Amino acid sequence: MTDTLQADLLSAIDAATSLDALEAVRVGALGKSGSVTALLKTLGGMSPDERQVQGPLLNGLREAVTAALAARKAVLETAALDAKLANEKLDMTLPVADAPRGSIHPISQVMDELAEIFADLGFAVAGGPEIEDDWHNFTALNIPPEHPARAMHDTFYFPDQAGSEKRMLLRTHTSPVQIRTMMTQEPPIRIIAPGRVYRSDSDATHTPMFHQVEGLVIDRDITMGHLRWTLETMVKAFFEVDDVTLQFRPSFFPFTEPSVEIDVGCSWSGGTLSIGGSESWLEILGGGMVHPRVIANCGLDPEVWQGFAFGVGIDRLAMLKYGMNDLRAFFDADLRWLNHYGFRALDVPTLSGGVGA
Ligand code: 2NL
Repeated sequence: MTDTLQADLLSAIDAATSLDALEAVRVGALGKSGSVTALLKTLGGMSPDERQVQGPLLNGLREAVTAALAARKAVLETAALDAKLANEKLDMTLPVADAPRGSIHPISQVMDELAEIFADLGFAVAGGPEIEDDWHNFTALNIPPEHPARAMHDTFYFPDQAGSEKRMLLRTHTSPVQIRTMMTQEPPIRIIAPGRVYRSDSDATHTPMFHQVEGLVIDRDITMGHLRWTLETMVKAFFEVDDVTLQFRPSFFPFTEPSVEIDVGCSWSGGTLSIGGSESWLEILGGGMVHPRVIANCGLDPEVWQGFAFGVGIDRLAMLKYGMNDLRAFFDADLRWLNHYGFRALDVPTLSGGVGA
């Protein structure tokens, strides 16, 4: 009886030509109401003597069927894989099926370009919180409470702790990143701090969130000459022009003394303004020597350490370099605009390849 069943099952297993058919045989034999399972269930009702004889026989049957199923399964799986390999051909020389999606936003591209340019000059990139406290954003920068310069910044304040230096706000510049760096790192310091900044201001040329890069150098014997050379080198590399003149005009910031606004020389050709020459001047940067009080506020001795700092708007730099005329389009997420002005993800800016190539 078990012999016939075993022979039947083994030939059914051998005859199965697909994994599905094999599975059907397995369920018919070893499943909940399978033929082998039914026989195994009869063991419980047998006398001990009978069970002594039938037990090993039925277990042998189950093992033989299980082993045959596994062997046949391996054969069928190998055959299925061979068939798949024979059928599926992949031509690695064909172009990718879909056009690439997603691109690097011009703002990110400009930040990457500047990071590359300043890395070459020995600057590290520093970052910090966009939600700041009053002390790091203002007081440490020589802008005490009630100072009129605070009014210039159109600050977004959080409602709690009004009037206290612990009052929280959206940073109005990336200077607090430099403050935090001076407070935690030993000079010499050479960093740039790129990032989002916030001011309550919105019209055709201002958005309430915009992007800034500030730079800071703290060392012994630093002068305005170092600032001038650094910014000239930066502007030449960024705009990829050798003939660049910077014009320093006296200005005022509470955190630098002296302070300067910096124009880059431009020239007109065919109705468009381009960087280089000296026909007209475009203000793009601000900077100066870090105020000794700012250095002291960060726990450094201003008799030993001096430095320069500067700030520049990234959005404006991007518009100038890549010929975009409407700032608001930067934040519209319009796919047509992004496809036109975006950069390919693998085109990483390098000095050797041309930072904006
Ligand atoms: C601009 C240009 C500037 C700075 C930013 C700075 C940062 C520290 C200390 C001193 Cl920690 N200065 N940053 C300096 C000068 C100009 O930004 O046009 N801002 C309104």
